[in-house]
Amino acid sequence: DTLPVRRALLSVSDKTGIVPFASFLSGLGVELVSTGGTARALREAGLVVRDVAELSGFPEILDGRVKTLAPQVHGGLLARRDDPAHMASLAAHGIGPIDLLAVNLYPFETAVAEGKGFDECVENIDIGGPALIRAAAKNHAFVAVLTAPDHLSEVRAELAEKGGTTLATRRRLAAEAFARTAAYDAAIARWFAAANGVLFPPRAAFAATLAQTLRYGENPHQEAAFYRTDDRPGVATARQVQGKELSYNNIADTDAAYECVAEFEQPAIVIVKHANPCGAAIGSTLAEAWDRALACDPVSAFGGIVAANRPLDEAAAERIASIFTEVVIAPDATEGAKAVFARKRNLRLLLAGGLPDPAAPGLAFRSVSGGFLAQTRDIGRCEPGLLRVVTKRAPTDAELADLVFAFRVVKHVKSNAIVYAKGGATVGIGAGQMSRVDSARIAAWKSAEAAKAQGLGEALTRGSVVASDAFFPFADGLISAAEAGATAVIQPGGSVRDEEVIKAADERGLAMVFTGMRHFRH
Ligand code: 93A
Repeated sequence: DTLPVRRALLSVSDKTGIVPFASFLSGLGVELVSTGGTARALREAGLVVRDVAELSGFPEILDGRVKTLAPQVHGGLLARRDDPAHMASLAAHGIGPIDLLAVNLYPFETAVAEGKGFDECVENIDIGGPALIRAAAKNHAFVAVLTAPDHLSEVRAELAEKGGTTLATRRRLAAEAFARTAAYDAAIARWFAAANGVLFPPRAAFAATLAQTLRYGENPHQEAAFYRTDDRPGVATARQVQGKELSYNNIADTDAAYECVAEFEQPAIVIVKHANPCGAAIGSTLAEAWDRALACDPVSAFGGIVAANRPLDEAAAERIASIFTEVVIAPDATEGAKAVFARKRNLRLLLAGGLPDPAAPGLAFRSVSGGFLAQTRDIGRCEPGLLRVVTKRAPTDAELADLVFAFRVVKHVKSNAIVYAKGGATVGIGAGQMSRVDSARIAAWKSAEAAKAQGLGEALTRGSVVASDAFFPFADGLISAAEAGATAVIQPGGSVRDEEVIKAADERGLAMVFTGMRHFRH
């Protein structure tokens, strides 16, 4: 799969590095073909170049708007070398194959960034360049496509070492090529819409398609839309069976709930309010899990979003429908469960067909002024085998199960996050505080309030375990958890004061494990 280069087409706006690259190719005996400005630059450097016009038998016209848009060029790029009919076709029309394409596009983005006028920006929309790039990328089995300056040195090194381009390299270059033309077109689309006052909603944003325009955004004075990026099961693929139209906040919260509930193997329920779980539990049935999830914080659960990790049955539906709930999402529901929900006309029931895969790689975005941040999804998952016991006392089996459960939940709670859990149910959740100790105290306080409201004698946190999404920087957070009645702790570890925190745990007879992995979520 290493293919020699016999003929190369070079057509670049930014001529950086093109002369040394072309002279290297020339030294290997590669025939060089080029467009107007590029050919001139190469000739000035003393290289022998053929004009595309000579190849196509047609001059560049319309001030260069039509240079390479010719069958002689695209035939040479698109022909499959292993298809005799393709090769016969080239021969019949006197077309020679092109094995390497180096193109960088008219500097449209620069023109916009420099505040050039409308007409000048339009003139900088490259038509022939993207067509060349996409043709070569499509035919990557035989053609190498170079779209960035560092590709020149990379391919040069490979040619020097192997005498040709490898399939692996051609594929990687093709991936970059498609990404380049996609980004280029996205930039044009964004600018053109803005320049013509068409701001919202764009039909396509990045590589996403418009799924739904929303009535409004996080607040009524904001516009909003929902975009789909792929077909993975989740809130984006869910079918709405009944209820009012989903709002922006509904979708965000439903996603938070569904992603969290998908972490568990046993029947599980997660209730979310304002992007944070206010109750999560596993149980032998969904109905049992719902009762236990609700007990964590029944006040907050009112008007919440409920997610289940298996098809809803009638018993679970009865329990869920017993309080006011905004949205319910599950992979599926029995006819009986649907009938129960049908009595609650406003309740939005979403059936997603499957669960989000917590281990699936993907990207997560967040907007900042003038741009956005991208990162890979947090697919780190707490497994018993990955834990390191750091205290004198090791957790009991029951504690260990709760520690793993609590750490899987804490990953879905906004930082600073503290989660108390007992018997596979959360019993206290502290979210989104600026100090970790405050999250620990809030979780314990909320738990005490929930116990009081349910007429229970003691705080739910008595005999619980506690999870922290990041290390305890001081012993105070752990001490507060111990005072709330926690008997075991799970946290990433890695603080300079770990020794102090471990000592505080040992002094109170707590068992503590380190995960070595943090789960910040902001
Ligand atoms: O005006 S175009 O859209 N029409 C074309 O047929 C065409 N072919 C190549 N732009 C076209 N190009 C672009 O010209 C390339 O993408 C490159 O950016 C530029 C190189 O032109 P020159 O070699 O004349 O400097």
